[in-house]
Amino acid sequence: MNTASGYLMLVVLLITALVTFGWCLQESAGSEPAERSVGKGVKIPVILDTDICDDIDDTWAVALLLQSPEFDVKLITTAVGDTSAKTKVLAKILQTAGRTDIPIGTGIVGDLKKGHRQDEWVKDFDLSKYAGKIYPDGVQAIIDTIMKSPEPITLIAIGPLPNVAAALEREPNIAKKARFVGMHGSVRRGYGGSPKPQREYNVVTFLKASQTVFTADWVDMTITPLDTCSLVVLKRDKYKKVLDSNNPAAKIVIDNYRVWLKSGKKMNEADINTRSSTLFDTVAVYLAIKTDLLEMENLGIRVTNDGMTAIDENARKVNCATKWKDLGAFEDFLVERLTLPIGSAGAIKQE
Ligand SMILES: [Ca+2]
Repeated sequence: MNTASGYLMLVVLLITALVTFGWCLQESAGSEPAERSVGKGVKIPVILDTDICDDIDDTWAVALLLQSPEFDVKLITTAVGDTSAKTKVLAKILQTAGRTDIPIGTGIVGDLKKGHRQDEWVKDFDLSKYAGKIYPDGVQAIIDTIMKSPEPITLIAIGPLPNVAAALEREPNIAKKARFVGMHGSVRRGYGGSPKPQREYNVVTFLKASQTVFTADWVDMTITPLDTCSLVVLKRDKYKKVLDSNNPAAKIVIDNYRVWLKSGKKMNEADINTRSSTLFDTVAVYLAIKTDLLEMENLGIRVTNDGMTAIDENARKVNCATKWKDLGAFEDFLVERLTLPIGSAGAIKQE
């Protein structure tokens, strides 16, 4: 080897080393912690608190949760109204999905007269024969799951917050050991993209609980307000893929959507063939994995006494998904997850 070619080789080696080093730096700086941990095979430990059986989007969100290989689901708790009746629906979902390994916690009992709209789906389901664990005190189950975890738990809340507020009041230390991700509030836009913020159902129906949760000392706090979550509706071909899928997750969703449409007043039953309702809660489940498809703003958010979520620079900082970067890509993500072939990574097992 002459001096010139030796020098050339040295330069090539040096460039290769620099490029590799730079790439490594970029990898470690650019990845979200959750995504990085998934890459190592470590899952994100999560609790879901859901007011399932009121609006139907919670059922879609539960299906998305079960279909997402990024999660290690530690607990699902039922919130608002007849929480025991809701536990029955959740138990049938987990049994159908082959996921009775996930414990259920029954949340604080509310108004029992209200009933719910997915009763028909569980009319032949015998809860006494259910194989999974059911904690009668869901609030304590939330506390115990967070306090016993060696790493921070991600608490995804997709309904009003009586359970989470009660858990904070009973054991304030849970906040320092948990990340909060919620479908809550309205920052600059209201329902369906309307041009002014509005009182959002999950915040305003249990206002004091919302104020407790929005001032707690969480590791961090992320929300999808109406600005983004109220724009998600599957239509035409995207909806048809879920409707026609044989995947248990898709069937759970569609079977429940059918009984939900039938049992509601002023519902258009023909929607079952063409479109979903607004799928608010699915966005919170996505945000517990990653934020790529949304514009995130770190804003001080104060829950006002009249139930608004106002921007206030002196209030607790919250990561708010205020705009979509690519709503179509999120819809595709949702459809893909719910129709994943049985047996593929993360797909729920067949009964
Ligand atoms: Ca909900």
